[in-house]
Amino acid sequence: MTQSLRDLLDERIVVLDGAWGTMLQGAGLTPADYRAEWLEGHEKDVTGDPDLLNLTRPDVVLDVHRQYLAAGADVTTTNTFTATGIGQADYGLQDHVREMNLRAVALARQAADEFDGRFVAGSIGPLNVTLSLSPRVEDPAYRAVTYEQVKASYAEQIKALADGGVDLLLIETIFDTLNAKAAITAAREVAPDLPLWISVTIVDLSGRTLSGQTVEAFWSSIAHAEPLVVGVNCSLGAQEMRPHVEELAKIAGTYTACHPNAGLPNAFGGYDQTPEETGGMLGEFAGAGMVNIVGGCCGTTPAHIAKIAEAVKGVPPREVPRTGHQTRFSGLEPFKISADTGFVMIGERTNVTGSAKFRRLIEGGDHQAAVDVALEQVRGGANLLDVNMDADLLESEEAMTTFLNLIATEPEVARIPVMVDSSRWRVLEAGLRCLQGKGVVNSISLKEGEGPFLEQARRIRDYGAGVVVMAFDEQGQADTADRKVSICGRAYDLLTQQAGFAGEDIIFDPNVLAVATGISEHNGYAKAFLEALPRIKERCPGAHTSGGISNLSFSFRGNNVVREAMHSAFLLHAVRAGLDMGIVNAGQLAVYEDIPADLLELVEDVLFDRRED
Ligand code: HCS
Repeated sequence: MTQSLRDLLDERIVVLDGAWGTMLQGAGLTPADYRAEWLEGHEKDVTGDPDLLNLTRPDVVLDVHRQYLAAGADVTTTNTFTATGIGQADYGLQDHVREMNLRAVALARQAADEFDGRFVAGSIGPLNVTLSLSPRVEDPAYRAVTYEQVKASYAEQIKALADGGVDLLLIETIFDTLNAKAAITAAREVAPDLPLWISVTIVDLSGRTLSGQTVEAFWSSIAHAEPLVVGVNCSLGAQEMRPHVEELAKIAGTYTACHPNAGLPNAFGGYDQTPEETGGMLGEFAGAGMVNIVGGCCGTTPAHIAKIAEAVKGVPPREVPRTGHQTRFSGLEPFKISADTGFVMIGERTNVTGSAKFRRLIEGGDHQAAVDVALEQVRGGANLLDVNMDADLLESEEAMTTFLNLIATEPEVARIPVMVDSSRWRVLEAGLRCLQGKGVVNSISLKEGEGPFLEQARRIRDYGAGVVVMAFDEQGQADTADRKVSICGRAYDLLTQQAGFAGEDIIFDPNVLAVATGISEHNGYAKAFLEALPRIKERCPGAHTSGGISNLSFSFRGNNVVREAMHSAFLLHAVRAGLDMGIVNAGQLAVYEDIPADLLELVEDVLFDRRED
């Protein structure tokens, strides 16, 4: 079936059905239609629960499918938009979720089979709780649910949709990408073979989702799911949706879709756009090569679908661009790294092991001041923000979660991608569960061998993050250039061949080690790092290199003038040797040209091991 949907998508523009919620609301149903014997004595009011109708009025649901299919829909969606445990808890019907979904698929399937060769998409809607936003203004770090709860709720629904026999899963009306990421992970776990259609909602004319992401940032956040289709639906009419669909069509190397509302809501919350108007606009999108699938969302009817189908008939489908692999991280906004991106700064001050001040703030619960540290890094030019919660805090996982939830609600900080930093897997995973954007894990290594390395790598990939790999193996930290190159090469092969990583999502940190420690072997550490950089990049196509620059000058603690001069001189040479990014105190880097000549000579002698003393 999947194969034939792919074939159809290559052949022509595919038509989705229209609204379900508004269609059912307009079906003249009364409270009696939501009753059944098994609901006798049920305490909560269930009137208006659209998904309950799969059980109480299957005939009405079947009829809507038939109307849409008769109007020309190639794909019909199951009537399961709110059929998750969390969604149905509002009606006290969480124990009936599996039944609702199974029955909904059976109805959709029955109708689709009556119209030879049509497809059934399992509709998976948003929840009434969001992982990226706090419902309590006074407590921005608070979340009403956990990532695991959201994932489990979606997993239950998706399992039932898959068992019922849908052809694909439509995760739609996404207004919080983190919720959607939990749904994607659930889908990958319980229904790994079903293709995904992931559809975002741009909430208003700001061009962002409710949780603040732009379309491009959204795409970076979910591209790891390799969806069959990515699209935009709901909230806007076709006209308002146009720029977002156009943008997605340009950047997404997969099929694109759009199912808009029948215009913007009128004063009474209804929709006035006529079938001709909606059809006309979607026909224009098709003509402009922007879409592979079109359909309707709130307010659309079978008459709209008929006009849409008519308008796209014979129009060639959008050609899917070959985008190849690119390095695209994201927070609320995208951060793309390409050949002409300059040196990437990773803000280092939000680190409890590297900054006594930040640690004090976190331990003392002074959250606002801790967020201000992040803000300073962003204003100092940080492109990514490294957040380290690695001290022996009683609860580093909780500290990571609280801090990431907090900065998620601070738009100026949340704009940039986060690098979650810890030497403990639990803390890293807690961080990944807070990122709606595409972040980076800092770091994993081959220290414990290939088994644990691959397991962590696969998990990171499931969350859709990039990864920093330290040049460490079972023998310890790599200090010579040869060891650095060989460990990075081995890790690269494992990541790309066995964990599904693209080279572009891998960042190698070949260990910036302290020089001039008094131990003569250490004096060659800076040179080894610089020598390894171009060799690693040649050995590992697409991968980037990074380093914790401040480690270099550890022996010069207390002499900030020398330290800063060392960092800046080292960075200049490292960037020339191919260093793409570094963990630095953003905004505080001394400018190379400003370093006094005698100090520079001294510093470079140390870096290049040119002096006996
Ligand atoms: N498929 C759902 C989307 C609502 S935003 C419906 O009700 O039409």
